Amino acid sequence: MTRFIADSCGDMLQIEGVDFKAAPLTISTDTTDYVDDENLQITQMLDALAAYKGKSSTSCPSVDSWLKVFEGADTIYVVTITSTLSGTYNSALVAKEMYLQSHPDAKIHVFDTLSAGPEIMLLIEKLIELDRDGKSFEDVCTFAEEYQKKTRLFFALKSLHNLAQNGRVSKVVAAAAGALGISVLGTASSEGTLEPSAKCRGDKKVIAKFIEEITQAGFTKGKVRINHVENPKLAQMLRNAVLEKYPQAEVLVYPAGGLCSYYAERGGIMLGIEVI
Ligand code: X90
Repeated sequence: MTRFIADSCGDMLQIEGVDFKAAPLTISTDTTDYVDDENLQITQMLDALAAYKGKSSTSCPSVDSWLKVFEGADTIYVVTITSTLSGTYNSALVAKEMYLQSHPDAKIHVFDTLSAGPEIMLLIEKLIELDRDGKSFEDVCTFAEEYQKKTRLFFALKSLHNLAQNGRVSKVVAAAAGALGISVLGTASSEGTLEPSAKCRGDKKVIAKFIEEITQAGFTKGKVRINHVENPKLAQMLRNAVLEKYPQAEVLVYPAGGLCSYYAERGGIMLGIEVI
């Protein structure tokens, strides 16, 4: 049986008609663990964190939680958040070796997306599509690796507090987003790190900058995936702007899951594109 698996940074808990499972990351304060699964109330978590004075942090899925989502499958595609910013990819690799010991005939490939959120989503969708086309495990892996080279991630964040608190961006970069109404835009670098590109004041400028960046990246048509942290208005504005300039784009908008909501923070928005 073939299964598609992602960690919860992919923003996806289930996919209709597909054997898909997510392995949760966890967001923690000194008093509470927020497991990023179907039971997580994201608005409640964001409210509680906003009121919380202490430090918060995150942790990757344990090897056990990976093994749990592997169980019962023999052809497994696993997609993870960038290994440069998280131990998730590594814990998935450890789980893979353990699973293969008890299931020696299983086939497992773990993809390091070098990215987050909507770019993870694009790879999951591509894997499902390649498998539906009837490709072998080896071919699915080869084509998916090629596809990874053609996808990009851009984002606009209103606060980088949680990223800085956890050492994922420098305090200097984070300070830029401190001022009211300022968004920090950026991209996932080819090494899978967060690379700031611009500071913008106001949503209109943010949208214009996004369009400029995807144009520079060579986008003309194809899939666009947008997640947002309680900011449907900005997500729709971005969707409309993309479609106006690129009518052949296929744009989907959805709310961010728990892990992306924690790091992209309220108002944040992330955009994945394929350059085909
Ligand atoms: O293992 C862990 O504890 C998880 C750490 C995750 C750290 C980064 C999450 C980023 C989520 C923020 C904006 C996009 C950055 C993309 C850079 C590749 C989303």
